[in-house]
Amino acid sequence: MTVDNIIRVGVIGTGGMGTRHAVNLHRRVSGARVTAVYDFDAARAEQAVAQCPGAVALRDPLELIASDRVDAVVIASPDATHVEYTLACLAARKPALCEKPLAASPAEAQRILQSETALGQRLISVGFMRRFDPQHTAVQRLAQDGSLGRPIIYKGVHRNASIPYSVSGAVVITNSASHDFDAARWLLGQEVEEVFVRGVRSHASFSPDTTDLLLMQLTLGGSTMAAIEVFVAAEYGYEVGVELVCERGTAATTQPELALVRQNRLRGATVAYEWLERFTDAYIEEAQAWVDALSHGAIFPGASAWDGYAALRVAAACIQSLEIGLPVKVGLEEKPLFYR
Ligand code: ISE
Repeated sequence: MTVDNIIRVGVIGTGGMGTRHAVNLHRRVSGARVTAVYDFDAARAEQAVAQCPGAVALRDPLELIASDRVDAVVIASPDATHVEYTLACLAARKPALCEKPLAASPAEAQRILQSETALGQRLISVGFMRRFDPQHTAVQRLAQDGSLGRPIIYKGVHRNASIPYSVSGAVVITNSASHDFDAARWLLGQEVEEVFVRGVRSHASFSPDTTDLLLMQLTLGGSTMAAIEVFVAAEYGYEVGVELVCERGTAATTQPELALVRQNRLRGATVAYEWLERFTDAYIEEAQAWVDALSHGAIFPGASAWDGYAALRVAAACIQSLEIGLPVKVGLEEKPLFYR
């Protein structure tokens, strides 16, 4: 399926995220090059082409998926389109790395699982990039090797400086907090069983229906607890971090930018402004791992379609909890053999 062992990638959606994936795959990852892009904004697609010499801009995303210049697809278009393009990739038997969320609802994600299972081939991967972030993988190794004993509490912080749209709690949960659901499941190796979510509007100037700051309590594997703050209008910068409190100690992520700045009677470290900056290395590692898996016919070591579905199930329970003000059970079914 490849030419000269090079995976030829088509990128659907060339906003900030899609363009970053395109540039990483074309220039920073070995074994791949971008051969086609699509964006509903033709000028934006041309800008991505300019950064990926040799690629062409196509006018139809389904044409890109079917194109014989494309071996594998990155889906970084708006969330509502993910299900259609993912199903089209499966129908064309082409692997896809789909940005989170995998779909707009658990029911849509179930259609993807059914189609992939019927095909009998694991073709769909989900872009939960924290799984490739060196700070997170260091904590994950400690959680899994048992040296700190059993993890008891997962304390997470997820802050965005500002959001380009007016947000409901449901959007914050599906679009932003889905990273935290995946991180908790992956770091602890446990499923989320129950959730309890409360939310507020952080600034009086925001529209009254805004819920931009959430406090989420999760119960995993029966006895591990998680407390996660998701705050998408924190103003000062972008930060993501986790501390695992375990039986014999704790493990916490550090911040990657370590330059110590002294200025105006202050000493401290700078903070990233948004995720493309904070997770620069993670996105490259993720893309390289995806290309390596495709080149060797191996299974991608990151998130699968099942993980995308599980995150959406937790998200649905969180949205319900926020609405009714009560804890809600997730009730996730057992992971099918196909995804183990
Ligand atoms: C945002 O919605 C994203 O798409 C990013 O992946 C994430 O890191 C960020 O915190 C979200 O709010």
